[in-house]
Amino acid sequence: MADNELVAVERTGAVAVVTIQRPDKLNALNAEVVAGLARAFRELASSSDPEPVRAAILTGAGKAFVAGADIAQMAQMTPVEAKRFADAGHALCHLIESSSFPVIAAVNGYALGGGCELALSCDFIYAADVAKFGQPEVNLGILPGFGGTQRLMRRVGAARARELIFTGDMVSAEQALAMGLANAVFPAAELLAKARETATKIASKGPLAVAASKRVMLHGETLDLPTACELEAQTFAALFGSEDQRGGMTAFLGKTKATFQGR
Ligand code: DAK
Repeated sequence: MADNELVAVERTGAVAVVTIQRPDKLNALNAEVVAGLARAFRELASSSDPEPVRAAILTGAGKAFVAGADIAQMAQMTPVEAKRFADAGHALCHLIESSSFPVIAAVNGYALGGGCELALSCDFIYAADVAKFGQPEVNLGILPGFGGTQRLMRRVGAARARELIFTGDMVSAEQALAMGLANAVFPAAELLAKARETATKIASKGPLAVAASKRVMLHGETLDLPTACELEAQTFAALFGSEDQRGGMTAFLGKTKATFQGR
């Protein structure tokens, strides 16, 4: 199946919903799905778009978000193919993580292995009450290969990440919420509407400010505090050269609502 049939993109104004469409295999990530997702996010980031995307939602069709990397495809891989697959997975996660617009993972069902890692590369996770999270790679004799050992640890803390990765156990949406893996849990039927509501709110804010905040938080995570605060200060100062900063502050002082142009 062509990668553009495996990944659907729907736009409503500045909000995009990216849906993985391989429900018969619980949206397992094969090379084609990974390529389709990379293409979708690259196109959404394209600066030639007359109405740029300001927030996106990533979700899955059917009863799974993503039940992991495609085990049938991985089982046949040579080391060279496995490296190519891992590189493509890392590149995809980095593309999402470093995109200029926030991406919300709307986890509608299973988010296992590479699926949990994909959700972790999004800015935050909203989960359906039926969702299940886990890193079951140890059951297959491998380790998380799309950055899970690192991003899960940063999100939920080292001890919880170790427990999940060493046992391969699944946790419920409520448990994911309690450990800070998910930001919120909603009834399954309301998940997408809730994610859209938040994405629409984000899209109404100053896009340069949102993008700069995302960039500073991402880079700051790997820096010592004084260096990270210096990065914040420089980025803060740079925003004072934008029309959005002038418009936003003028609107506040004039008691009107700001409309941001992203300039
Ligand atoms: N891969 C391929 N097919 C999968 C799949 C997967 N991960 N998960 C499910 N499917 C397929 C099933 O084979 C089945 O196909 P048919 O038999 O109908 O053709 C169909 O989806 C429906 O699944 P089930 O019949 O099993 O559905 P159930 O509701 O009974 O069970 C389940 C749902 C999620 C509990 C079960 O499907 C399951 O345990 N799935 C596997 C979960 C898993 O182990 N996921 C982690 C995969 S490992 C790396 C790159 C990446 C990674 C590692 C290294 N490098 C290259 C370094 C990441 C690794 C992983 O993600």
